[in-house]
Amino acid sequence: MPLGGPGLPQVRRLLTEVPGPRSRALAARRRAAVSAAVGSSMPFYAAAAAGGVVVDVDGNSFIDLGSGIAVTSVGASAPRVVEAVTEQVSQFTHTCFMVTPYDAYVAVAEALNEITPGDFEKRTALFTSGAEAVENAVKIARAHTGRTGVVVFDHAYHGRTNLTMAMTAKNMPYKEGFGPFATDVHRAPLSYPFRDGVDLEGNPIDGPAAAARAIAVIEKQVGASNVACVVVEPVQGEGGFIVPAEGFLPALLEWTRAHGIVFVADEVQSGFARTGAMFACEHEGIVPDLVTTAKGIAGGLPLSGVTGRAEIMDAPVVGGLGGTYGGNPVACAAALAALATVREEGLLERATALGALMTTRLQALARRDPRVGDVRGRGAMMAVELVEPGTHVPDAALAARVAREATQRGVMVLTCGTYGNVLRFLPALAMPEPLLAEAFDVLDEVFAGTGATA
Ligand code: PLZ
Repeated sequence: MPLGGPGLPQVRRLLTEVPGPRSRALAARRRAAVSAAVGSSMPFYAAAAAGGVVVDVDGNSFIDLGSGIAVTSVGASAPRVVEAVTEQVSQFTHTCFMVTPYDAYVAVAEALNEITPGDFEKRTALFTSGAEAVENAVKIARAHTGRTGVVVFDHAYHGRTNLTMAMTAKNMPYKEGFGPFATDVHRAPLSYPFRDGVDLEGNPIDGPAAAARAIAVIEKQVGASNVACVVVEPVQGEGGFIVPAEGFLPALLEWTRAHGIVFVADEVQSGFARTGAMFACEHEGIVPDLVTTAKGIAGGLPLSGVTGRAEIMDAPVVGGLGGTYGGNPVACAAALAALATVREEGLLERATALGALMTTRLQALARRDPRVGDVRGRGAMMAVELVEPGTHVPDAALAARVAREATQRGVMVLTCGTYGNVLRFLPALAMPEPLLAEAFDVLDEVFAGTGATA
């Protein structure tokens, strides 16, 4: 009998120490077989996952606050996804859309055209990974504008391929030793409310001021007429769940419009209901020219997309976009089922409700514990930035320690941030509220037991 599926109890349960004996045996085999350059956050090996829990090979059941890095938003092995995938696998697994097209690809394109912001004519192209979607957005913007410059931001994460490594801000571990990188990629300062402070006149650097600062850098160092696209995460993911100050994104968008620059929202991590809106740009009423999607859109199957204005999407030469697996039929079937799950289970509202619960819990923690410097996020994409009390000095060791100790107690928490000092919370949107509350009880215990306030 398989362990997983809808019957898998949504509980936290520890039967062995973590990692248990079976995970330790697998770790030994892994060391001899898997490149040491591939890391894993968790020390245990998965046997099953459903809803908001992961069960390991020793039978321990963990509350999952990471969702495989914002992927299983509809829940791990969501029933509609499992059913649609099973059905599609029995029909055909692959034909290659570039060889023999099929309807699920067209249906996913129609769905993405409908759910992304903007009520103009749109087109979509499908790929496999988030990095591929970002690369293709750049290709499309270049073909459309006839320009080559790409503008990205401090703390950005866009992937690990050669072009997207150039676009990603953080060197270690993503870029170390992997250069040379693609050229004509330029970095501008982001709006980072917790760290922005004041300008030389003592005025707070709010959203519009941060946008003006970024635009000045681009105009001085690149020149607007050389820029094909500006690529920005509406809520930064790996960079630390940074929510730009209100007004930053609208001012940036307005500037791109004035200069014929393609505005690309990288919604790979923030998109698909995660923040309580289908896309995070909706919180500020932003309508990007192109949106990149991946992760949550297919309930755990590898699928990504670029969606946007028809005249931009149709600019590359015929045959210029594609790939063997892009828009794989099994992944497309999963995406249609994931979207049905979001709609039929009211997951946008669930994301908002889980976000409210997490915000309350994290703000209470911040009031008790001065090492919590900032609580931020949108919807079910929340984070805390940990610092030395009373300062902005990042405390990455504390973040690592809290994540490790939470794991020992049956709660999976991921870290992120340029300084490695951010704990991020991305539960499945279907997670039962009592289970989420239990995870935060555990976190409270861990914080109370680690250092300064203990
Ligand atoms: N754009 C905004 O968050 C992937 C990567 C983790 P891929 N983030 C998790 C890691 O260490 O590799 C991401 C993202 C944003 C693009 C990507 C890239 O998506 O599917 O990992 O290629």
